[in-house]
Amino acid sequence: MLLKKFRKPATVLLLGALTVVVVWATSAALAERGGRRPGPPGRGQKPEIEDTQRLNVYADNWFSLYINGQLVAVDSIRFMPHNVISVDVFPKYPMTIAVIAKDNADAKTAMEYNNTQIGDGGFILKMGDGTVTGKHWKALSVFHGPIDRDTKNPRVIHREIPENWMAVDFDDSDWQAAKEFDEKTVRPMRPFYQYDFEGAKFIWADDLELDNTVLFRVKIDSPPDGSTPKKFPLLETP
Ligand SMILES: [Ca+2]
Ligand SMILES: [Ca+2]
Repeated sequence: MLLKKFRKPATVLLLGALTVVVVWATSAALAERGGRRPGPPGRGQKPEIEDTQRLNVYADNWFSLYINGQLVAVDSIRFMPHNVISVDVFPKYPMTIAVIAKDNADAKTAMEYNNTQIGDGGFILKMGDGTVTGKHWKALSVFHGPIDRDTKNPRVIHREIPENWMAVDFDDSDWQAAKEFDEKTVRPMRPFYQYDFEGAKFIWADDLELDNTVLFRVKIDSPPDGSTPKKFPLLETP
């Protein structure tokens, strides 16, 4: 008895809901046909994963990396063990890469492992478009010490990190050229050998041991491997 009483209103409600859905769908379809709503972009108009480049980065001990002013990769391990960060990048040229790299060093003594020793740094990067680290990069040491390797009475130099140092239009003309270091001097750990770094050089500021925080910058005008990047007008801002 109770069921019967509710059956009719329920049917009416259901029919009402169905009518609303049909009317909505029909008007949406008509609006699309009338050109009011543009259709989805065709194949090739939007970038696919094949249009990205793989970026491999190894830092002793840590890095944070910006491309065209935007944060793209951060080392997930602050100190030990040494690792490789490998990410997909959708490159846009000219491409400015800016990196802050840190050797593990106490801010006051510039030493590590409870102030028992001086640690060394090292940074290397390779991108699938042929971009590699080398002495053509710019470098700025912002934390140096212990001065004169004096570990008994450690003194350090901290330099203020310039504002907007990672921005595309930042003027790095007074930065020094990055210095290259041999693989056997940096002695990278196992993960380094499990990724493609062929053709890339380890870089740092002048002193691999006493420069503890280093900023790097480079501007890549076009893919170094000579390839022509696909254009996506859909993504260009008019
Ligand atoms: Ca050091
Ligand atoms: Ca180190």
